[in-house]
Amino acid sequence: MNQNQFPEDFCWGVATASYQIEGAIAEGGRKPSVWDTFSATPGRVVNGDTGEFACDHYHQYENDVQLMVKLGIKHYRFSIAWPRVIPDGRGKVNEEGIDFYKRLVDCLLEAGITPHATLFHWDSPQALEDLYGSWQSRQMAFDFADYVSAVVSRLGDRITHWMTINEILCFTHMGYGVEADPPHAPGKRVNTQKEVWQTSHHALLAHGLGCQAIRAASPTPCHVALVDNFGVTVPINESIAHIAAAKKALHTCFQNGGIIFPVLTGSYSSAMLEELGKDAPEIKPGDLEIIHQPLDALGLNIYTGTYVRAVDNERGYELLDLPKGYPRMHMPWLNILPESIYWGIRHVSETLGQKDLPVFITENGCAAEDEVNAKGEVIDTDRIMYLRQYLKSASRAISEGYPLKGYFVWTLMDNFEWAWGYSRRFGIIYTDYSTQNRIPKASFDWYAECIRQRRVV
Ligand code: PNW
Repeated sequence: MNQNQFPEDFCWGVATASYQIEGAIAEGGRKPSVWDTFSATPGRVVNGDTGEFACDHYHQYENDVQLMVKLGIKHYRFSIAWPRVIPDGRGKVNEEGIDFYKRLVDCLLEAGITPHATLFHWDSPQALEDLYGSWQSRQMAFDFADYVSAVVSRLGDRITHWMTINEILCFTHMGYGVEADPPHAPGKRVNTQKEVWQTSHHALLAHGLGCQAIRAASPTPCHVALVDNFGVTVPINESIAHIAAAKKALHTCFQNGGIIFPVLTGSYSSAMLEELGKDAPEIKPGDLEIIHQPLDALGLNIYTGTYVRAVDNERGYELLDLPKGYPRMHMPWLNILPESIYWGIRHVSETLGQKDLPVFITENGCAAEDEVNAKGEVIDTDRIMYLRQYLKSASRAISEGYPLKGYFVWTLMDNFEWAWGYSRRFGIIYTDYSTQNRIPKASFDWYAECIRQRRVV
């Protein structure tokens, strides 16, 4: 295949998440999520922003699907809001909530777009936070599985691509962790690291039970994946020694050993357990078998990575701090490391031993300081620069034979960027929050052209 060319069956897409775009937080029987409570608490979200209106996607979904058609994507990743479907978190199903997703999915299917649904993208029902501290309790995993059954049995005739949970490390460690800055909902600082790891262990269990629930409830053969924000280690250069160092570092870097390892290999990495020591979570007999479910694909959210080099110390590697002035996009953590996509995919195949597991880049994108010019346009050449480099890196993985099947840009339109509220714009469409007008940015046209030519343009 020519350089930067993509195969015919490559899945081009964009991604969003329910709380970040839907708004309509008290409509159709929905009850609060932890993000409603958190964002309504002064001082938690920049400018006191909340998801109350967000992009009003709940009402404007038809228009948004038309924009996807213009873009030329054939795949759309979105998430389903648990508190819309089961407002109290457990018990009665709210059919009106289901109906919204039926309308959305039917609209997508009519437009020739395959829906990829994430069952949990951080909007836990507040009721379960009040009842038992949500992810602090093992019960959360079982209630999640019941919610999954309720969704899949009702929508499984229309949706065949399911993702259980988005970025386990993020919402647990930033929601309960003592070091999170800024924190995420519910913004609870638990007392020990062990308790933080217990929340992510419960989320892993929820993933495993969720996989089983999807397969049991789906009326048709379906496709099940996890979405991980795997910490990618990138060799400082591709010498044999530095590559070996990057592989070794993967076991603990960004705490991969406590999230992606148990999912794919059936055990926390020994390096991670050693590092955690007394902070390791309590793992009940049978948990790891549940967590280690067969997957049809792995979703990777890749924005950045960590450079590694081989050194002569006990571990044989060193994670490198970036020099002052290293280029980054409009987030404190968004360092530009385009090779992280290539290495993320290669590590799944080689380092984690999942040679044939299909990989989807379920999120890649960046925030930029977008401005509407006098002609009413947004010319985000910085975002194009970022995306172009990462997409080239993705195509390198394909050209070397790694099983990358699809790529989803984060995100369709500017939206509620969690603790940063509306102050950070990640969209390839500009959202004017006062009018809800959508303005496709220059990056939208760039991406449309890549899709048309199946090539990085
Ligand atoms: C992801 N980090 O979160 C989420 O899946 C999206 O909902 C979010 O809008 C997007 O990335 C942009 O932030 C991340 O600190 C949060 O490295 C934090 C990090 C990475 C991804």
